[in-house]
Amino acid sequence: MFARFTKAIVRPPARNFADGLTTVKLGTPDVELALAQHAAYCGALERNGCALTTLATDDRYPDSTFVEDTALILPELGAILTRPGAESRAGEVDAIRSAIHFYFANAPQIEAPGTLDAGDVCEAGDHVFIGISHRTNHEGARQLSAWLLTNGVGATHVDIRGMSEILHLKSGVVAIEESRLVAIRALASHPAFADYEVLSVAEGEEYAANCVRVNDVVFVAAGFPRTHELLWAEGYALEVLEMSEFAKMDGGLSCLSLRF
Ligand code: CIR
Repeated sequence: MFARFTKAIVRPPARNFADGLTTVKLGTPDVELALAQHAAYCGALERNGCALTTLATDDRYPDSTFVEDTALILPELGAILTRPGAESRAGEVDAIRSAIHFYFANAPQIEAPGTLDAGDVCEAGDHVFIGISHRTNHEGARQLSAWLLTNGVGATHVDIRGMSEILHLKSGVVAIEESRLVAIRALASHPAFADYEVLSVAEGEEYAANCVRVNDVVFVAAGFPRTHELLWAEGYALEVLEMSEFAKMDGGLSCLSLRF
């Protein structure tokens, strides 16, 4: 049975959200619209059973709304604080630390020279895939794998450094069931996922691969009708959310919360 969530940690975009990192050329985000989209996202989490912990915004960190990268929570095992790979994001972990330690008192942290963005971590059933990316290095992945192994969970490393279309592993592949993934075509046939059923998003809809299963529904970005149909056809109820302003900053649906 897919994990059920009762809580989520979120952080609204800072006023200077547009000063964050991005690799895409989709224009400058409108902060007011980003705040409205974030509020709608939070509403969808609450509607689907998650009580929210909302962290204060912090202008020192324009990317800090993407809380997913700063910690990994595996609800049944515990949590680990990361060490984000982008220098400008390193300080974001300080704000998340107290929230994580409130729920998971023993949460360890990835240590230098390891770097890890939890956007590179895709939990799928009883296994975890860790992307080796331009943010997550081998040492960070090794430390996370060791922690997982002490908890009886195996991990596979997937090198995505050659895939310029995705920033993080989970930008391109997520689990919506224990053994069912949604993925971009470039990852759908990757041997690492051979034991899983993979729903491939259509060409041109790559951004929509980063959907999020929240209890009885799947959150999916607005504007990707073929992906909506793909999920409807499989019987999923959808929460279709506007994400245009976050997409401009390389962020997807999963990045905006830590769910547990
Ligand atoms: C960054 O480049 O770090 C942010 N602008 C976007 C982070 C997105 N996070 C994610 O995919 N997990």
